[in-house]
Amino acid sequence: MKKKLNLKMFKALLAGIMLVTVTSMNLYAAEWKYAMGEGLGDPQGIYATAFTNYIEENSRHKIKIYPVGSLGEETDMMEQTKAGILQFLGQSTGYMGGTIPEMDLFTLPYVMPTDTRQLDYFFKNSKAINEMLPPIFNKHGLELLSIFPEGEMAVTTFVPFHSPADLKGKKMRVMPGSPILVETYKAFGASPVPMTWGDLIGALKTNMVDGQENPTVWIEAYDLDHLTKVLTYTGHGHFNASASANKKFFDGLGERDKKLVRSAAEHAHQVILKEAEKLDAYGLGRIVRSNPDFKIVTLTKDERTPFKEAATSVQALFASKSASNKALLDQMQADLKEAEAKAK
Ligand code: 6CS
Repeated sequence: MKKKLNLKMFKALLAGIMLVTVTSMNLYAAEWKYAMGEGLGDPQGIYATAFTNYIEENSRHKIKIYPVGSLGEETDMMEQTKAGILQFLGQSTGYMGGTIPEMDLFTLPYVMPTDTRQLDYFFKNSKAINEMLPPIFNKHGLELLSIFPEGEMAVTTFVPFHSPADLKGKKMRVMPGSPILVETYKAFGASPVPMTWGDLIGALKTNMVDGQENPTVWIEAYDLDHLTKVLTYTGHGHFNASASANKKFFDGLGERDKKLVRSAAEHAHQVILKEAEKLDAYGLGRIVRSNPDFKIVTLTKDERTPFKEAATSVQALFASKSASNKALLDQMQADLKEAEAKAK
């Protein structure tokens, strides 16, 4: 009799422990840190906010977002994420090529289209992004979540240019983490100056540089159209951003939280891709309305030809750096061909 009582009590105790464990797992609430290279109202902020809202609406976890400048420069954030100080990182691809060489794929001149429907299809379906990059990020201690576009690269200068000869000797600021951006502007005839965003405004005001490139929505949001005189569309590139997590942190999550993070990234990716379709038009519209004297130039097909010819040596240089770079570029070009054929 006594033995039966003990067994009954043991089973009740075990059931109680299991119930508490299961409940506590669902009630487990963490606070995660998410740093990014832009402000809350910018494309990376739109992604981070959508990601955070999804996490907080579907769990008890909280995310604190750190916009650029709150934890230092964009250049510092990758190391802080790899060290596990941050759980999530929003980073412009132009800052990543120095650490993850393959990421210069997204700064290559005259590879990505400017058509927003093709870009939308590409970023949703690309094998280069969805299958080839994740293991490369893992090697660098990161878990890739998303890559998305922020708009066509537009070049702002103090004087108009229509050819590489016009750019000869011009000091052109480029983002500081991309060897390919340096090679691109050398090939375009200019003298590239790698520089963080934090130093660019002062450099433009003191004529330390003769121009810079950024997407139109950023140019408008941060008044670069009031710090330069001409905006030129060359069609040579696109500004892209990534979102990733610290790999050790991500691997340490339970299956439920791993699925939660992946679903939040998918949701945020859809939100920003929808937004990205209108960012260029939005930025240009505001510039034209608020700064009517600012000159807007679109290079003609013939004017683009020497820039495109110069770009082929930069593409070849990227592919020659490693078998991984070449495989990625080949796959990206196949992905872009599919996007051109299938984008509606
Ligand atoms: O030019 C830059 O460095 C900045 N441009 C954009 C569009 N996002 C953040 C980046 O730091």
